[in-house]
Amino acid sequence: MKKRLFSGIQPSGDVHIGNYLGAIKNWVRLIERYDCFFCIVDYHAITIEYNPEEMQRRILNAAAVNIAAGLDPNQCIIFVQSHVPEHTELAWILNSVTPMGHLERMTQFKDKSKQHRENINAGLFTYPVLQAADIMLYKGEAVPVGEDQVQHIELAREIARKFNQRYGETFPDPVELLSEAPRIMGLDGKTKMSKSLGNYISLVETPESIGKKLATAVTDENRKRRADPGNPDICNLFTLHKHFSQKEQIERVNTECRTAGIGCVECKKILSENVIAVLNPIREKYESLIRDQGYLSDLLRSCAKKCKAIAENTMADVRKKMGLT
Ligand code: AQP
Repeated sequence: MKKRLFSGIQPSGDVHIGNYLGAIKNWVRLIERYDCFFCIVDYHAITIEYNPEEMQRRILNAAAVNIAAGLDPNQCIIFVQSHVPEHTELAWILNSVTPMGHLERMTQFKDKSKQHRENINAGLFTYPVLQAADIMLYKGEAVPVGEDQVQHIELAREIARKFNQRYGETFPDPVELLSEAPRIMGLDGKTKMSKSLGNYISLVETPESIGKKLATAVTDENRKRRADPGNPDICNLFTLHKHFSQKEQIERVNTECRTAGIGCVECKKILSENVIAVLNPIREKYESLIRDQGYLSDLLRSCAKKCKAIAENTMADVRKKMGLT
């Protein structure tokens, strides 16, 4: 029997190349090895301000982008969190075995509290408990995520162990799986590439827009003039070259940047062409998928049905062990 894999993405904005390199590309790679569950986590996305009228469009967009990026719905389950209410039921239960002190240590909560000072709600605080419930409901063992989520998966592991200690062996240890690009920085070169910070290239960005965004992206700030030698090791765009460009191009940029043989303008032009070549087929597939909203909605509903059967089983076992039936 294949092990279960669970991961999620928030419908909180445009899916970007950070999400792709840090998570989605890895999901596609792992699809044959695991029994895969990919979740559009709308209950997580409501912990920050959003427009309810936009939510359904964002959910369908997230589904279409992920399928276009390579998640084959015949090989995995793609579903919406709120279609399976057991996620929130298990989260409530897990709240009762999660120490407050552990939640207080979560860096994402600290960062998001600074970013959304006017809306520091309890959902933002207990976000990792819902995330643990998402994984544990399906007895997920492999959780491919970006580096920003590792602390949450470590906590999910602790929560699973605490539940098992108190009520008997129920959940396996969830373990994080990192990609080769666990943390992609934004085009400002300073902050993590994030949907909410607007410092990204979306997975369905047009070629013109990719060119424009990369042309103004921050490189090695010590390289002030064309004749100055640069340092690719601290240049964010060199990191992107490593993930989008050909081997010979990466070697050329790496050597010639250091001797000022290649300038940032040319370096960005090569990168743009390569990013466009990778993203064009994704955008084209996305555009055809998003036109068929009926297909997307039916797919999400039928996947949720399969999830619900598993979730009901888990919850029956959990309630029994806890003396709730
Ligand atoms: N910059 C990144 N580099 C590598 N991986 C990343 N991930 C996110 N940003 C990067 C990974 O993508 C998966 C889905 O992320 P998410 O939708 O759950 O939300 P997030 O981590 O909060 O991503 P954002 O884009 O930064 O959203 P906002 O702005 O809403 O906070 C996860 O596996 C994540 O690790």
